[in-house]
Amino acid sequence: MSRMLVTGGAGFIGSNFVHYILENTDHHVTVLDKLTYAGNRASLDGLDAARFSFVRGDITDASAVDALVAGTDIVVHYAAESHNDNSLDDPRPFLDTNIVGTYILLEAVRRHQKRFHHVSTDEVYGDLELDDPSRFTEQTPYNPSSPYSSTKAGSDLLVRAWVRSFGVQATISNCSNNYGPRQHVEKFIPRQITNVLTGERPKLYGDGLNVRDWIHAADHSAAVLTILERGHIGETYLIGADGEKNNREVMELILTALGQPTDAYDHVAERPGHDVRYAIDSTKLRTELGWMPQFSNFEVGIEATVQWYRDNEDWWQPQKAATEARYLSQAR
Ligand code: NAD
Ligand code: TDX
Repeated sequence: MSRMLVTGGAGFIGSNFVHYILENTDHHVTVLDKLTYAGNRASLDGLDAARFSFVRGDITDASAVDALVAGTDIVVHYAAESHNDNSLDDPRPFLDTNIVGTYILLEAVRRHQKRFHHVSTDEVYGDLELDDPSRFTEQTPYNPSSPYSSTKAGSDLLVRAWVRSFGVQATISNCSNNYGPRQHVEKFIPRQITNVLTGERPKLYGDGLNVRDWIHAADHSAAVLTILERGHIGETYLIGADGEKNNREVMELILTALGQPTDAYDHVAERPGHDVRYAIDSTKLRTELGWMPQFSNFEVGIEATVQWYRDNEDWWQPQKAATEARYLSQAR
């Protein structure tokens, strides 16, 4: 049994990880989360109070972070500003949380000599052409495109430097696009589902041929736990489930799951700097640490996700109008 401090545990992937840990291990979890627009305390409702606690706080607050890190065994770092479109409008919070916040955490785990796992994204590698046969590996050079992905790349490099220079006991994972329950309605899949449920037309950027490599959030959680249990200090592991699909295909699956015609959506303005394709080669994680994804049927996963949004309107409805108002100002 270990004590885990999970930053960003009220967000999409962090909350899925917390549920996964409480259901599948005997670890104790403390969540540190600022509850920005993207955090939702309700995502952690109903958890066993004997093994779970919640602290509202900011990872850039060095004294709050120091006290929490001192009282834990492991820090799992999910907290971030995570949305590319927002980073194009206002990059500053991305620098503060993703770079300065990671620095504050690294200094605390260095002082208290605690195990650290840094959760990152495949977007640090930039993008691939549609007809490129290669996929990202741990050796792919960093080449981020957006303010969001450049701050994630910066945070990864800080972790590597703190391992090398100060002996911090850290690992890094770079995962592809996640889907599943409790994802904010600003993101592609929940936005389209909740558009249909609220009578709005779904919105596809540009020609919709951009490819994302989808993985269920539960598979991501299992991969992070595997790295915590068996990963080697200083190593980076790519996490992916061979789930490449272009946005049009995903849109059509969502519309089908909702009983709509597959062309019942609008094309809207292209995202500036829009990455063309992400694709992950997760051979290292599979062969060295023995992880395998369990959610292999994307269509079934989308149907379950649609059902979750149908069943949990109270969770997402309060965020919907503000999210669409922000998109309207971006013509997207
Ligand atoms: P999210 O936006 O849903 O959640 C982020 C959480 O962090 C929120 O609860 C928010 O309140 C919290 N937070 C933000 N700033 C904070 C601060 N200064 N202090 C404390 N808490 C703060 O994001 P997500 O999609 O769940 O992503 C989680 C992590 O996984 C991020 O690091 C992201 O880069 C990474 N990631 C995401 C994906 C994806 O597909 N969404 C893929 C790969 C990696
Ligand atoms: O309304 C939309 N229409 C649309 O066509 C939205 C919101 C998005 N898109 C497109 C843009 C992307 O090609 O769908 C794709 C997915 O978009 P997002 O959900 O915004 O994800 P993406 O930009 O790919 O980044 C995600 O995966 C990597 C997460 O948001 C990041 O946090 C993660 O690092």
